[in-house]
Amino acid sequence: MRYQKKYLFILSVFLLLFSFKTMAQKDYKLWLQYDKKTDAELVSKYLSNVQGIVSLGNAETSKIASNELQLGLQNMLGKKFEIKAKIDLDKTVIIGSKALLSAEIQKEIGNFDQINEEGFIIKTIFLKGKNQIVITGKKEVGVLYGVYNFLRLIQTNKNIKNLNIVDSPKTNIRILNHWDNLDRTVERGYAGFSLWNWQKLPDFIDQRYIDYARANASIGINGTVLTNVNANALILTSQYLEKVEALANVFRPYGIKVYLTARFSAPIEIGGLKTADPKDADVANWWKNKAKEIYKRIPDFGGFLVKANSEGQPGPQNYGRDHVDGANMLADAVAPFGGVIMWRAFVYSEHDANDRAKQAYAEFVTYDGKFKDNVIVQVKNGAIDFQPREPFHPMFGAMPKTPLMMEFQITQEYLGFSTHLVFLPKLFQEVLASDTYQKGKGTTVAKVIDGSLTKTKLTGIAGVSNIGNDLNWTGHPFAQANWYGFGRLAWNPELDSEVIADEWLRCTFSNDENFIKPVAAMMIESREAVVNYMTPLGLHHIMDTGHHYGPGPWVSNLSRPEWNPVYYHKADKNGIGFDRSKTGTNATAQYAPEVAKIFSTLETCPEKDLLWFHHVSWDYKLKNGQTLWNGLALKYQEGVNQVKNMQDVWNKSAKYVDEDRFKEVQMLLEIQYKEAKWWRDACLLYFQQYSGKELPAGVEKPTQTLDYFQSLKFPFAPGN
Ligand code: BDP
Repeated sequence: MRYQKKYLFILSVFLLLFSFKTMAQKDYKLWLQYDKKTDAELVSKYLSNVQGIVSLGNAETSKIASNELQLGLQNMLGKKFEIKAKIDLDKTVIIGSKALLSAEIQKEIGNFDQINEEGFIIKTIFLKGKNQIVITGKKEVGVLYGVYNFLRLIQTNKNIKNLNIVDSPKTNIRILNHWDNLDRTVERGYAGFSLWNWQKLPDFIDQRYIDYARANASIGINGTVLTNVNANALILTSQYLEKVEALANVFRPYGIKVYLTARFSAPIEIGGLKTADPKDADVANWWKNKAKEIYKRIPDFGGFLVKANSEGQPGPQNYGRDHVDGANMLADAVAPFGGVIMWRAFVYSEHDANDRAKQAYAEFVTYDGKFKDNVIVQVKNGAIDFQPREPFHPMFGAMPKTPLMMEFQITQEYLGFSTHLVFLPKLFQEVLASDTYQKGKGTTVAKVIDGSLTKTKLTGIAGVSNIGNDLNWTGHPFAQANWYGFGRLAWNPELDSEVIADEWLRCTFSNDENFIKPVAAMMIESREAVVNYMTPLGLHHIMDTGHHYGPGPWVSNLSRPEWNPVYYHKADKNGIGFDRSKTGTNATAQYAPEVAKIFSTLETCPEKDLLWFHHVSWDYKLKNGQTLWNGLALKYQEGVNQVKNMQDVWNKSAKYVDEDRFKEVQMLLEIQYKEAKWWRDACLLYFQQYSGKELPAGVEKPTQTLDYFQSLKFPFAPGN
């Protein structure tokens, strides 16, 4: 009996560990599942094109590429593939950069000028009477990108016969911004602690660093800022730089450069200087020496990301200097080594009574053309702060002589943390496709940042990372799609989010059309759902303050006006919304006249942005004939209904998905549904005090009082 019990115990521990492991593996593997194909016909079709692998290079990057190809093909096609150095078979996949290809193959490939330094070509060629697939690029990293692209074709059941794919990234800097602190907490991070284990570095190399680099390379991300924009100068001490170097060594063969945030006051804090004035010769020298020290360790160090004179961070203005002085001083320090300064434009001042939405533009646009060549100004997608929906930032389109890079937030600070399923590429695409009219119709934000408009050489897209040390990296299994989609859009800002959703689902879960169709539609709709249940019709920044978890439209007691939600919605007896038209703050005038015209009148302003730009009476008639109050209430309800619908879709997907991920998403959607109702009820009860009107038919009655919602406190909400 005792023995039996003991065996049962051992067995259950084993089973537990086993199930834990399989779940961890599925979740952990992201979009690189390489599931074995079960359709025999499809497998034989693939095998009729791919029989072997030939890898021409032996650099570290080449090895990574050939191992990946081998792993992917073996797992998906269920056959052993050896990696050979010589072409002796028909139907091999030959991988190698241009310099390694024979003259004969090069001729077959054609013009390498079709691609840039990081681009790739995948082509089926006929060589000595045999069919071969060549994956090549000008550099090995291009080959690596080509390999991931080729594997994705098979992952997504695409044809690989007669291939001729020519592709290059449209931006140079495709970068994650980690808001990771040195104590491993992550500002606005909802997926655990920071991946970077500073205490164990440089000697202990966590496998996760390698897997992180691999995942990023697979979607073309080529840079990572390791540290928080609210920076700690210690990262620039030699004690930490040694650790940074260890990470850079891991990332390098995957084509990923390391960048750091530079705390502007570092010369004082760790340099022993009395000032950090950018015009002070000792200060400039200190940075020059610091750059030298860094580049000695990390010859391909990317450069610095700087948040200066914003939300209490030090900056040049502390010394009566401006952003140009600060950025250019740092630019001089890294220029000899090819480094870049990414200078953030996220500024608003407590001493500026002006509409917060206008401040970054007001401060920066006058600097157009004044920054050094290796400075790129990093601008958030919208003028306030990563809201569920914001009109595009007016700085895009207003600084033709300055390289501007996009900053998206992948982590869901204002979009339900990692408990809400929100497919962000839909949001990103909406911004990128917005027309700035900088040079007439069709000059979209995408064209501003990919440099095609201004011919700037320095281009980029940054994404504030949603990655932490959770088993599944991102907290929510579907938040992996936001990391994935960010990378894909950084590579090509004109990619369609529907294509991204389709690719990601196939690579992550299943190719079954019965699964893909409804679930892709659910992902696409999820963005509008969150807008509807949080901030419909152009409302914004009405989250509870500090942590930004849940609704807090009533908050009005914080010291700075623009920290209070009441500043943004301005609800009163007459109506609701922020008047940014001519009769208000005239923020619309920061856009090109064509755009300003659309936003500034009630008749032409898209209803999705209505309350962003206008203060509108509760009885205002919406296009569908509803009053504003009824329309607003119905939007909140629609958001809740959309989440219910997402649950229904997911509940029908059980048979296509492993049990663990199915259950995880199911539980998370249940939380999302609860919280969507919380948002609806809290906001409508609060606004109802001003509208004085009943809820229209079709909107569910709140089950709690406004007092109850206002009494909720979340002292330990994550990421704060
Ligand atoms: C805000 C975040 C804050 C960041 C800041 C920034 O709440 O944590 O430090 O943006 O981007 O959205 O600098």
